Order: sequence, then C-alpha cells, then structure tokens
Amino acid sequence: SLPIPPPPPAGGPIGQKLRRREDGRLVTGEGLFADDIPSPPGCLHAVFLRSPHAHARIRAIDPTAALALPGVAAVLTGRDLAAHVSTQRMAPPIDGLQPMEMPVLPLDAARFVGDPVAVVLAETVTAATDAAELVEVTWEALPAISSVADAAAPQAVLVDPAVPGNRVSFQSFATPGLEAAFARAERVVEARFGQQRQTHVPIEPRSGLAIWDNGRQHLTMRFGTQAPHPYRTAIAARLGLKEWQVTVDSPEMGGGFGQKIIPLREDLCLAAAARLLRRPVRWRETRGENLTAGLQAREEVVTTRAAVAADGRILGLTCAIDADFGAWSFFPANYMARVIAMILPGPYRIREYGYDVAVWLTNKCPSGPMRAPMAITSWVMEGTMDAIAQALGLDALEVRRRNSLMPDDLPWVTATGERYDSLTPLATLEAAAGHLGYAALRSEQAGRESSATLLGIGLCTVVESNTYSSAFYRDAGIPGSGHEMASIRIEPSGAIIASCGLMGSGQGYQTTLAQAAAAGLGGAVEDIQVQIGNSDTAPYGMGSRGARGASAGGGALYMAGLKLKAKLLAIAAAMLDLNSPDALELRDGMVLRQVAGAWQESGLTLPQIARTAHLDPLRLPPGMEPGLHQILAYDPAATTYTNSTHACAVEIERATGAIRILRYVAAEDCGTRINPMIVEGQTHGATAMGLSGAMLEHAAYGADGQALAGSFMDYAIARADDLPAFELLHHDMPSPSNPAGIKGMSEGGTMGGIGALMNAVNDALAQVGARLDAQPATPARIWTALQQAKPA
Ligand code: MCN
Repeated sequence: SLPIPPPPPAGGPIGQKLRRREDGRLVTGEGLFADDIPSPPGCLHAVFLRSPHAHARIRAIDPTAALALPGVAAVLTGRDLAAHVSTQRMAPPIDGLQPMEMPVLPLDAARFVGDPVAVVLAETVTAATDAAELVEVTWEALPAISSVADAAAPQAVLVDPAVPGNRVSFQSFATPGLEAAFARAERVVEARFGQQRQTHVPIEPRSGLAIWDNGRQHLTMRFGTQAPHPYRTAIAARLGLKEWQVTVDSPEMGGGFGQKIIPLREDLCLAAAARLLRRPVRWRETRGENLTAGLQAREEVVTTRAAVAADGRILGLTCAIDADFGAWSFFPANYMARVIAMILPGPYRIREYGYDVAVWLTNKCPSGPMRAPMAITSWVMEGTMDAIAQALGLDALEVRRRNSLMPDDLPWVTATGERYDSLTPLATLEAAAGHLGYAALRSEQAGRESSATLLGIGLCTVVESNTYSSAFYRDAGIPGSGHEMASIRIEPSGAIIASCGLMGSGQGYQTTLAQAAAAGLGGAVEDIQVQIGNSDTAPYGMGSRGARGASAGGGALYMAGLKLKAKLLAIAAAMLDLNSPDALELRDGMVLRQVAGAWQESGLTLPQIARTAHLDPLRLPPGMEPGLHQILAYDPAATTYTNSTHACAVEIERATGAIRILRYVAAEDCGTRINPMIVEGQTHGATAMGLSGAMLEHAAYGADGQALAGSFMDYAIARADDLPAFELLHHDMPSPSNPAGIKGMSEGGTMGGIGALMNAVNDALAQVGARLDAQPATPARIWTALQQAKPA
C-alpha cells in the first residue's frame, strides 16, 4: 500500500458539519429511484412465481394457460434459463465449508417459501401477475427443516443434497492455554444468547430495469446497488459477457443495508430475459417478496463459558455459535458467522479464548450480509460481563473496568489475531456511564422494590471491525480485496469531479466524499461534484459495505486530492515564475504564497490553473503532461476498529411487560470525523436499527417452514415513538493506519443498540430473578418471563 501522507490540517473541509447536498432533491421528491425511471419503448414487466412450499420437488411447470393470456410475452423457468445464466458455485477456499451450487432458478426443488421458480414477462404488471397465477406447477411436497434442531436431527432430510447433515460449515479454534485457564478459575459462568431471524427492510424494495441493446450487444442494468463494479463483474460472468458489454448505472437507492451489494437471482433473471427477448424488462419487488424472499440474517444462538477469578477478571472464554443460514448463503457462509467469534473478546484483555462455529441450512429464506453481520457480538460479550457480575455479586460497571484494555496495552493483538492500534474503550465506557448518571440510577433502582415498574441499566461497549483491508480477507481465507480507487478530474473551467467505486443508499456521500477530496486538493467543497454509481464513469472499487466508505473511499479521495494538488502547485509555480512550489499552498481553490512567514493570496485561482493545464500547455513546467486527472488506488494498511459504549436506562411495567427507554447515551470513537453531523445521523440510524431488532422485528417461520411475516402487519419495525432521544458523545482518536485518521462507524450503533437494550431489560428482570436469553424483548415475552419468575 502507499505510504501514509500527513493528516489533514484542522479547520479544513474535514470536520465541518456541512448539510447534506443531496437532501434538496431527496426531500422535495425529485430524487430518481429505480421505479421512477420511465419505461423505454417495448418494455416488459416481470413478476416472479414463487414456491408456496418450504420444501418441494418441482415435478413439472406448465405455462400454457399463462401464455394464452393477452399481453404475456414469455414464462421462463430454471430449465429455460440454465443455458443462459451460469450456476453460482459457493466454494471459497475456507476450511470446513461444504461447496454448494445454486442455479439462477431452481431446476428440481424449491427450498423455501418464496423461492422463485419462474418469471412471467408481460406488457403490464397486471397481466404478468394474472398470468403467474395461471402457471401450473406440479409440486411434490417434501418434509421441511425449520430450525437448527431439525437440521441437526439424525436422518434429517437434506436441504441441499450436497451438504451432508445440513451443516454447511464448522470451524473451531482454541488458544493453547485455554484449558489451564478453566482449571484455575474461581468460577465458570455460562450464558446463552439467542437472536431471531430478521431482514433488512430498505424503504425502497429491490427494483430495477434491464435493457439489452442487441445492435451493440450491450446490457444496461439500472438497479440500485451498493457496489456497481463487483455487481457488474458478477452479472457479466454469470451471463458470459465481457465487462465492457455491461453498464451498471445505479439510480438513487432508498436503503440497502447489505441487501443490494451483489446481483441476486431476480436481477440475473431480468438481465437474461432482456437479452433473450431483446426487450427492456423491469421489475418492482413487492414488500411481501422483500420481507420473505429478499435476504434474511441474524438467526444465531451463542453460548459462552467464562472462566473467572474471584475479582471478576476473565481468565478464559469460550463460545459456541450455531447459525441458521436458511436455504443458501449469497456470501461465504462461515465468514459471517465466524466474524462474530473473531471479534467477540472486544475491548477486554482475554488471552485464552476458543470458539466453535457451526452454520446450518434450513428451509428458510437464504441469508446475506446485513448491517453489522456480527451484530449479536457485543450483546454476547457484554451480557457475559453482566452474568459474571451477577454470579460474583459485583457491580456491572466495575467488572468491565477490571477487564478493560488500558491505553498502555496498545497495540493489542487479540487471541484471534485482530490488531488494535487505536482504541479507547475505557474512555467511552466512563463517558457514557458518567453521562447517564450510572451511580445515581443504581441507587434509584435499589429503592424501587414496591414500585409498579422495574428499572434496568444496560451497558454495552462495542468494538466494531470495519474498513476490512485486503489482509483481512487473506487471514479470513476468503477471496477479496479491501482497496478502493479514486478519481479526481478538474475540467478547464475549474469544475472538479470526484469519483470512486462506492454507491450510497443514504450515507450522504455527495457531501462527505466532496469534503475528503477537498481536504486533499485544497479546493472548495462546493466546487466539487461527486459522481458515483455508474460502472463506466467511476473507477473500479469494492463498493459500500462493511463501514469502509469513509476510510477506504474517503481515504482514497483524500490521497488523490493531495497528489493532484502537487501538480496544481507545480503549475502555479511556473505561472508565477517561481523555481519551486515550496512556498505555495492551495486552500479553498485559492493559491496562497508564503512571504516572510505569512500566507498571502498569490492572485491565482484553481480555475486559472485548470485553464492553463488544459488549454495553454506550453506554459506548463517542462515535461509535464497536460490535463488534470488523478486516479489512485488505496488499499488500507489495516482493518480499523472503532469503539463505542452505549448505555441506557429502561423502565419495565410489571403488570404488562411494556418497556420504556428513559435515557439513551452513546459515546463513540471513530477517529477523525469527516462530517460530524453525518456521523451522528448514521449513529441514530444504526442504533435505531439495533433497537428495532432487539425489541420488535422477527422474520418468523412456522414449524412447517411456512413464512409468517409477509407484511408490515406481521413484521414490526420501530417507529419514531418507540425510540428514545439519543444523547451522543464523541471521543476521537485518529487512526494511525488511515491517511486522514478515519475509522468507519456505521455498524457499531446496531451492535450497541442490541446490547444496551437487552442488558437493560435483563438488569431490570434480574431484580425479580428473571432473564430473557433471546431477542426480541417484546412486552409479551417480558411479561411471560416475569410470570415464570414469580414463584421463585
Ligand atoms: N463518516 C464520517 N467520518 C467517519 C466515519 C464515517 O464522516 N469517521 C461518514 C461517511 O463519510 C459516510 C457515513 O458516515 O458518509 C458512513 O460511513 P462508513 O461508516 O464508512 O460506512 P459506509 O460509507 O461504508 O456505508 C456503509 C454502511 C453500511 S455497512 C450499511 S449496511 C449501511 C450504512 O452504511 N446502510 C445504510 N448506513 C446506511 N445508511 C442509510 N441511510 N441507508 C443504508 O442502507
């Protein structure tokens, strides 16, 4: 990777609370989302026919009646498409992973309720919907696997014939001294943590348009995607096209949360149908499809065993993770479950550690990455801390202090090899607990014995891994790169176009990426236009995911800006007849010159230099290329780790189990903040997502594998009045491994929200001897736990 340049100076564009430039068009209804794109002439509408069975053999599909309906152009099944879209093989070179293959549409069997088995293409959505009802499928229902217990049962039916015992991966790890740590423990404390299946719920479901230009043999995909280039690479590979035959042009995207990174099967069907039928094809996913057949995530059960000394210090820790990945995973399965185990020890000095991670297949919606795939981690670690405090009769905050990494411990390499070079967990813990008024709340709690409500205090310190350098992929054993490419182009008028491979779904990149580029370049933020989302005009990049946009994308643009500034200053020196640019600086688009130690305006502006570079090249220094375009690839030196502490107080009504969040504080360290206002917005959103999952959301299935949450009537998400006002504190320790000191941050709030809420609920329930060992903490479940605790 490139040498790390100096950090941006204070007072520059980085660190400014600028308002989001994109909001004007978004809040006035002028944003162009996929479904707003007018239909090109001849456009067909796609509707998918989906399996009503959790598991069933497809004996035959008869489209005759459907094809007879007016306006129906085609019905395509897995067998029709097999020759046109290659099968996806999931076989990353990871220990313990069973390879799996998935055709674009199933050939022989449907594996979950909602599995697409045919696509109907018609002149209108109504005709396609009516026709889909007329497609006759001869099903032979098979026994369905609806839980890990079913999957693991002896003689269980196989979800995928290639995966014996339904266990798609298993990984195990232990440090050599683990057993000895347990042998010398004063106590062994065990705890269980269950998390329910959830889904991403982007406000805009998946939608898009595929256009095949037969003359040019060229495909245009107008789908909202978080990663235009990997998306294009995958589409081209699956359809047997060269990447220059595919343009991915993402319109505005109404939320992604990990669901819109790679092309899913519907996207591929649209591309293949457009090419086969030589007509544009569009699709708008329904909410029901999105909830049951988009992608799901989070269904995991984790048990921990902590070997502890009498003072609460952890001598050794083990965890066992069972993850239910549904019928298939669109990302290497055991990476996502193993990352929970990898970062579980979080901010604590745990030298002896071991894990077992098993990933199971069931007849439920396939899994994929969802904001913080390791979301359960912080609750597990921090819930274990609370269990230790309870078992030993110690204070929960004190147990955390005793185990916390101290500033002198850095750099710290965890038992699993994660290297923390800057982390401030004790500082965020003290800040959040202090701001919440921890001590006063503890006294208040003790005085509530006869009250109608129970008071609970939840603490959760998060270590969020993000940025994910190329070294991370190598160490995790999965193919992948962590680099991002940036391009900054300055046109003759001085207009600046900044670009990289990210695509936003609400992160405010038009603003933050312009700030990062401006900080490097010395241009004014308002003179920089950020153009992203088009695979042909943006340089190849890995896209927006894993909280890497700010550090990798922002870092790349900052560095490209610095390089281009060096050229601008060299040109300025030539224009000013100076021998060297050493005494020149560019700030806000103006060239400054140091004279007798003071900076003075030189009279030259960035547009004047740009004009010279493009249109008057003979004035350039000898040998310099005309023009102003810098492209640069930045592969981050390391995975960054961001820490935060979430602390909340909740009140639980004993008679009903209703929860009210009284106070919510989060103290965070994400290094240099490009835009503090956007960081706060992301913290609000991520924390809301965590709280919503911990309190309400459940992609529930029946014992027969039937999907039970197909609308917002059944799948509850938090509304504004379910959520508290967030009190945010910041503690910024710049990352030494990032050129601008940036760490990512947009997933930690989800981890902290879950942990703080669940720990607060359990802290309240502990007053009466009850505990919830699984989310969601709905009033009904809390009430049940309270009833069961009564006799004790
Ligand atoms: N930021 C900053 N300074 C920092 C860190 C971040 O100013 N030190 C800013 C960034 O410039 C960026 C935003 O905060 O505008 C988020 O940055 P980062 O944490 O790097 O995350 P990414 O840009 O990689 O975004 C992806 C991340 C993920 S993984 C999911 S999932 C997610 C999320 O962002 N999905 C979102 N935030 C979302 N927000 C919305 N509205 N919608 C989604 O689908």
